[in-house]
Amino acid sequence: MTDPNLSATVHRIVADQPVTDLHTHCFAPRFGHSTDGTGRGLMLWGIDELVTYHYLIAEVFRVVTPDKLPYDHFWKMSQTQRADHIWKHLFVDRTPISEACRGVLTTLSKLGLDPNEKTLDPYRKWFADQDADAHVDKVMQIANVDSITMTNEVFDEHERQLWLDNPSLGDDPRFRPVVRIDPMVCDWPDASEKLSAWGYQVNSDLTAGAIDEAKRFLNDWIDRTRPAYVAASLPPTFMYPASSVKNSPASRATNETALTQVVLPVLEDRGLSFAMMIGVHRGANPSLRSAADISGKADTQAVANLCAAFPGNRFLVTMLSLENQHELCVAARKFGNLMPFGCWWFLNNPSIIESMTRMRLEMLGTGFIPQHSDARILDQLIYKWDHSRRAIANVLTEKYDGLARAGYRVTEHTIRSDVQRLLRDNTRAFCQTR
Ligand code: HDL
Ligand code: ZN
Repeated sequence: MTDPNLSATVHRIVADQPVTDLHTHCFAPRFGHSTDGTGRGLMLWGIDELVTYHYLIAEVFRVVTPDKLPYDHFWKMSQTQRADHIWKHLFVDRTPISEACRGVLTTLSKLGLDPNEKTLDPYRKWFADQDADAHVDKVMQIANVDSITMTNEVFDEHERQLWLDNPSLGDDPRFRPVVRIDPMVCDWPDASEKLSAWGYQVNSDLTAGAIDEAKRFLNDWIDRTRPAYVAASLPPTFMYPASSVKNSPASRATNETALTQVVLPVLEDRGLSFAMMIGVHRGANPSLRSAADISGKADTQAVANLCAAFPGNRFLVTMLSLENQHELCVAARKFGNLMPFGCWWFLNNPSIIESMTRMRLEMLGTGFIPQHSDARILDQLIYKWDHSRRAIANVLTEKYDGLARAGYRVTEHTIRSDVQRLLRDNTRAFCQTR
């Protein structure tokens, strides 16, 4: 006989479990914030940032199409004007039913605001009264997030200078740095020019001496930031070994050298996981700027080949194409150094979170990380985790019901320990502690 209150019990336990958020684009206030008057603050928060999230920019251009509002006219608007445009067309004139729209409403409601306002002014007034640092604590408490993992783009000149100027930048205990190195493994020739300018004796074809210097660069940033892990996003065409691709261009070979002879040896030596986020095709529609990217089916064989060739490394992997998810689960069954994580970006929708979580539980038990928020604006932690927790709890309920029907005694302790593993412990096991 199954428990008629099972669903309520599971949802309560999932809601009560603090989550360690494995991947976000949030920043601690000490990186500067969007209302500090500098215009360069990296910590984004508040209603205008929420409503001009790049997911919503893409959506508003489907409603007011570029023939009616040319891209350059939109980009000439102030952020306030862009937010008002988006609010009117996606939230007032139409039902805000998409995940990115509904997320804003969930966030406003959980902050104690009425999500039915016809203009943004009441929200602007409320946020204007909030203190950025205190708001971090409030959002973390509402979202029940115990640690926010950042994305620190060490090839971004502005962020790089912040780190060079402030050695304690990464010390906010609520946040964990991550060294993000896309150029190193996606465009080594370009990365090598930057490293040379920064005083590392490297070259575009990454010969022996340059390999040691490239390692020095990565070690310098690991020492400076003390990251939870090191990460890179990769295109759908990512292959390993590159030589498996007929007449692969030279840059693919040096990208592979950077990955296999610089990054992976350094990370194994430093005991750090490598997070590979695979399947993003950057800049499909450049006029959309940060909303320009699309997804593409990648090759999970590359993941399996890397896990087999580098058993001393640990790989956190998320893939952007829905078509890659089952193969990634199969690969994870074969390699204990492979930890699938999250329902990334275009997969971060309740319908897909449920189907991916169901498949992962069926193939991996509780040995995976079901979600990361990918929050870009601090306040998004509230909706991204509320919506994900509900989806995950729905599937767990179904699975516990199945266990009960098989005669297994499902107790609160059973559920609590599983949920802690899924939302916290699996992440922490693959992240380096401070
Ligand atoms: O590369 C990434 O980490 C992606 O998550 C991109 O930042 C993307 O723009 C995003 O924010 N997705 O949610
Ligand atoms: Zn991201």
